[in-house]
Amino acid sequence: MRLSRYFLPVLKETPSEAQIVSHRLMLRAGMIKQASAGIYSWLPLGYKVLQKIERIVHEEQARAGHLAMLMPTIQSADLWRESGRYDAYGAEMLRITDRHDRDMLFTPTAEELITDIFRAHVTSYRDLPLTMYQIQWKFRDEIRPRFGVMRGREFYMKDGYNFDLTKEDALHAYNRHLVSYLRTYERMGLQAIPMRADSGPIGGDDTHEFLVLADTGESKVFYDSEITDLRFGDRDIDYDSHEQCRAVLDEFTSRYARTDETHDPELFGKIPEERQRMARGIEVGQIFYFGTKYSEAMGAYVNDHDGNRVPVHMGSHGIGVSRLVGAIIEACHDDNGIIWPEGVTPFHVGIVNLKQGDASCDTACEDLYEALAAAGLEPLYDDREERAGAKFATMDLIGLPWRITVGPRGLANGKVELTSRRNGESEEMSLEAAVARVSEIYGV
Ligand code: 5CA
Repeated sequence: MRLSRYFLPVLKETPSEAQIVSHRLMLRAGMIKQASAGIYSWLPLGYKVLQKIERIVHEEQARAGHLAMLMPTIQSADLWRESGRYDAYGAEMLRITDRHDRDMLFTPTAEELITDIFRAHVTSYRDLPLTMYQIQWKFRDEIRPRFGVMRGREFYMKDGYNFDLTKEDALHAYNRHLVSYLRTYERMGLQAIPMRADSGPIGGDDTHEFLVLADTGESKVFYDSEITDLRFGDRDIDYDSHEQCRAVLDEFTSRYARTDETHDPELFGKIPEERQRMARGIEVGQIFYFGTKYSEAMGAYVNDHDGNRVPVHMGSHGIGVSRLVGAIIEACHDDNGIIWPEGVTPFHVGIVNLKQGDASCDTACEDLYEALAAAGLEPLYDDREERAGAKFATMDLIGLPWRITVGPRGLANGKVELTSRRNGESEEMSLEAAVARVSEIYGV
């Protein structure tokens, strides 16, 4: 992409309505624009990051054997009356009446609709286990939408639902989700810690939230500092293996880590004092096991091995896809702007032409651009007639992890400069070496 042809409405001033750094940077970097309270348009740069996150979620769901699908945002109230949640959900649910006076609603989550699909088609244990998920817009009429996309009214969420014959199988699904979420967040450059939590309106006893530690997080958390040393890394887990998934769950949830609602001061007090931590976190996902709550209320039964009709065991699992954009920025920025982890960066590398209009600089930039694209990378070439300082400031603000700077002095020796956004370190090298290095970094 050439910046001269892109839509990147960066703001020089710090927007006064934004209280936290991710919100400020998303507005300043031209990623989003508020449409109304808690509802945002995603401008090209922001949308690109959202899509990167979405793709990682899809890939990791596929790896765990879960099936992608899509359900409507507008749903009939009748289904929600069956589960009893139409009234229970309260003012957070956006209720709509259609022209025939039918009660409809904008989906805040989709346990009812997926259970309706299941009961219409599945009658036997032979069709289990089954896990389906979607990535779809949700609406919750939050009292205090704030912090930009972090607490929106409209937000983009991955929601998955498992159907299993027995509690044991459903707990395997729970553990499997925990494993796949650990891998998902690490691919985005985040450490998200599973913490025992409260299930709220979704229901059930077993639930973990995944929290990214950040001072601006809305959740208060208590944990044993040793938990932050754990990394999932590149483990090769067989997602069908109960033992392997269980072992990962044990490893990542055996030390104390809880949200405010489930905090147990007595238990916490038993951790050696120097390891006790009280902090804040951003909730980027949650997994639930709620047994037969919805299947019994809505009649989702199957025949078991002996021909008995039994309600299926279920759970649901959510990832805050749009919230993650803000959470990643909270975790990865400095005074000059965003620092995208390689896994989610909107463009892989920026090209800054220090002397636009100079024949040799222009040619070198074009050559670089072509070579990077040919390698399968997406460069963003700042080809504007701007001073160098302004170009650097824009690149720093939008946070591409790598920048190649092309100027007449370096080019005289056949050299360009490759700079890391993370630590500011630069290295001079030939054009070919720069392309090779960036390709290597991204593994293409
Ligand atoms: N049905 C379950 C699992 S799919 C469910 O709805 N879980 S949830 O309520 O925990 O939401 C899942 C994730 O969506 C949360 O962990 C959070 O990251 C994100 N989320 C929830 N509310 C908002 C909001 N108002 N704005 C942005 N993201 C949100």
